[in-house]
Amino acid sequence: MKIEDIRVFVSCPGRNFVTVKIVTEDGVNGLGDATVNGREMAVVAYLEEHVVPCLIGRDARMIEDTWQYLYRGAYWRGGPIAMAAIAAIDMALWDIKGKVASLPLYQLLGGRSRDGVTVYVHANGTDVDDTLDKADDLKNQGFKAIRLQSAIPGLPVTYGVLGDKKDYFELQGNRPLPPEEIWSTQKYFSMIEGLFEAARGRLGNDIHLLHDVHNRLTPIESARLGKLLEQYDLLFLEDASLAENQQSYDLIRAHTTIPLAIGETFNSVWDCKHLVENQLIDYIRAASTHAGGVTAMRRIADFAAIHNVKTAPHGAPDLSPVCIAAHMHLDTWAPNFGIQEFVGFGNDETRQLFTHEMRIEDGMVQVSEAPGLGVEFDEDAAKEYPYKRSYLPVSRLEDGTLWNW
Ligand code: KDG
Ligand code: MG
Repeated sequence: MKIEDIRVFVSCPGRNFVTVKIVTEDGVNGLGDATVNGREMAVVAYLEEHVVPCLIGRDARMIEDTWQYLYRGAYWRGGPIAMAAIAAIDMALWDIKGKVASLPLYQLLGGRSRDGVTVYVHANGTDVDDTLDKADDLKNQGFKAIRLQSAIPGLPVTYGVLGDKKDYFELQGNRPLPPEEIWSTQKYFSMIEGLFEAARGRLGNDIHLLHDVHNRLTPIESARLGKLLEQYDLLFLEDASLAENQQSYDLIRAHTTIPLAIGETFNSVWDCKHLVENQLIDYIRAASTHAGGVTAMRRIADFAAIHNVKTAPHGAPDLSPVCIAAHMHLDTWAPNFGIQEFVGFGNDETRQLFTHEMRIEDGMVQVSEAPGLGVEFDEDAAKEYPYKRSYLPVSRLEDGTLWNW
């Protein structure tokens, strides 16, 4: 079963998505997601110039060997661009394997471990009351876990807060240059405990609460935050500090019992190594698109399982429905699955381009029973939504110092 053709599409149904389609000589096709928000065209060049020519004529059934060929076979390994390219090829090959076997991906991985995929959704408000109004609404819709973010008083904008925008698609919109945002740790600390105190008062204890710090704090500040929020029983604190220096988490862990989660920008199992094997985190949040595909996610999940770490894959709107489907299959299978981040299946335009049968019921996503990933991509409709350069913001401290995005 030889690979006959590999096509790379960049479409912007509100946000840019890089989609790979592999076609075999028998006419079976598979889809992969290679989107790196704000660096999309670098992945396209990596794929078209350096990956696709090497794969034409290879056996589409050799998923592991192809992964090793692209990762181990390259002298310069890793990084988000190369790993997104490998990820998309890998996802598409798993999709093909599922279609050939007439089995949904989760069945190939080992079968179902649970009734459905419990998700956490986002409540982002312009102030504490607005955040809790949104959270209340989500709770009434049946969601069992909610991530709370609130605008920080005194700062002009706070990442992730929608304000007057209807969704994350409109929020990122068309930004041909990166906007700049201001961060103040002091102002953040003046808001954050009150948000969770009010949340427990209003939402009660029968709901999981989470929070994303988005790497804005130093390790000792994260330790302080963990101690402050322990009493509000969070399911986890996400991206408290960057883990480029993974030993930072030794310090955070030494001071707080708050469950910790990180990994949405990790590119390989090596990025998880110290954190997982020393049990410095409780949830690993790697994404199929950025960590190297289904093959890599399966390896990370198994490595995490033997160290009592659960999986909680990234689910941001800059992952295409192809990646989201891969996650739902991995989550349905992984014995150590914890929770899945979920921001819906995209805006109307995205749902027109990527069709699938995933559905949400009682706070859980039910994966599609269609063979493979269970997603179809409308190539013709994609032509109506050409690529538009668009960036995430950059972040600065109040004195102008560049800070972590
Ligand atoms: O592209 C960056 C987004 O994916 C990120 O800001 C979203 O932190 C995020 C999350 O948890 O979804
Ligand atoms: Mg995050």
